[in-house]
Amino acid sequence: MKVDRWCLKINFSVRRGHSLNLRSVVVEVCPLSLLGGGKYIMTKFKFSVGPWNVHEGADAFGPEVRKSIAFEKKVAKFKEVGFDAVQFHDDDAVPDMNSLTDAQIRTKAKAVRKILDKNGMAAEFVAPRLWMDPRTADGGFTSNSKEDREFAMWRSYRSIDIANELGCDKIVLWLAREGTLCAESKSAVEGIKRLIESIDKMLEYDKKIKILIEPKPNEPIDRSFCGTIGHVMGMSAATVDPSRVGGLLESAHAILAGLDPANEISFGLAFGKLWGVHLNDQNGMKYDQDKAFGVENLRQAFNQIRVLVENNYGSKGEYIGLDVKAMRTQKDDVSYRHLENSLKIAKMLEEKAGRFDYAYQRECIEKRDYEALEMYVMELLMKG
Ligand SMILES: [Mn+2]
Repeated sequence: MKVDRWCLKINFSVRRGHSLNLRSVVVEVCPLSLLGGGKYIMTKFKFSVGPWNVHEGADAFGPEVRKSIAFEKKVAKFKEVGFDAVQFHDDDAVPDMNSLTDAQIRTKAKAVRKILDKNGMAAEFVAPRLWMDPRTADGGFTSNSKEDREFAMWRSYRSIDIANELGCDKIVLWLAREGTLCAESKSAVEGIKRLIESIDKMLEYDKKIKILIEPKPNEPIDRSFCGTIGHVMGMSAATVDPSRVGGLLESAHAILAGLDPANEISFGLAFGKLWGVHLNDQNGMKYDQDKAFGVENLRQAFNQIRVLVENNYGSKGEYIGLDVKAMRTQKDDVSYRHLENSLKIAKMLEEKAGRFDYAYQRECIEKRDYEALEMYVMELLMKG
């Protein structure tokens, strides 16, 4: 076996309140290529994942095909696979929250914090799930019904409460149904204003919380009010505190808008407002696929990682979220494979980005020989 790179694995654990015992430190040297799941490949990033990323496999055309896995088991497995933080919908953290009081919701969230602590995991964000309830059939913040809009605000305030209990300061708004199924059913102008007003109320409710809008052009809605990261930056500027309103870019959502995810990421970075990403992949403009990161368009995936590396993403505590779904054909015992693969691909691409020859890039740019630059990138990706 030819080994061109070696990796140092250092394993140790320290119980809370105890000091590090050197006898418990295990140091191993092994070839990088032998490390499974990407767990031990060096990275400067922290990675996050949501409990929905390991799921039962139901889709719009068929029922569940895998057994449910308890939340606590998922968290332990996420840690084992190599993740650092968990992302939450409000009711991932507090199931059946609609039937609980505000105080009960806080108490339940505290118990979730204990599970995270026990497993050495952080919470990255909480996102109000405003697309499942009958009261959000016409959208939440932009519903034509005043009662529905009030319900959306109640869920948003409770999401902030839950975030506080989980020790995170980020709320993500995936505006799933904020738009129209029937184009004439809502005023888009009023819709955008209602979204901004709703965000203002959240900013007023908690003076420390940050709001991250996750744009998507369509699905489940036909015409979204906030389709791209450019929309997000515009909305941010119109709120009462733009410094606390930024974006979370999902690769598949950018592709569904016909845009390049690396450029969408770059747009957010240029404004200093890219505070989260959902890296995944997508085969063209069809239903939202949430494929494993990089499996569809490796060069596009490389460029997403490259711009994150070049712009020091993560230096303010931002995570790389991997929002990927297992294929429906996957069996129970291999239902985390898509996460392991995505993590491994992200780290391997980070390693490639670290080897990117900027001197050669400059030379190609000076000569304006972009064909040469393009071939260099292809060889970088195709050679080991
Ligand atoms: Mn998606």
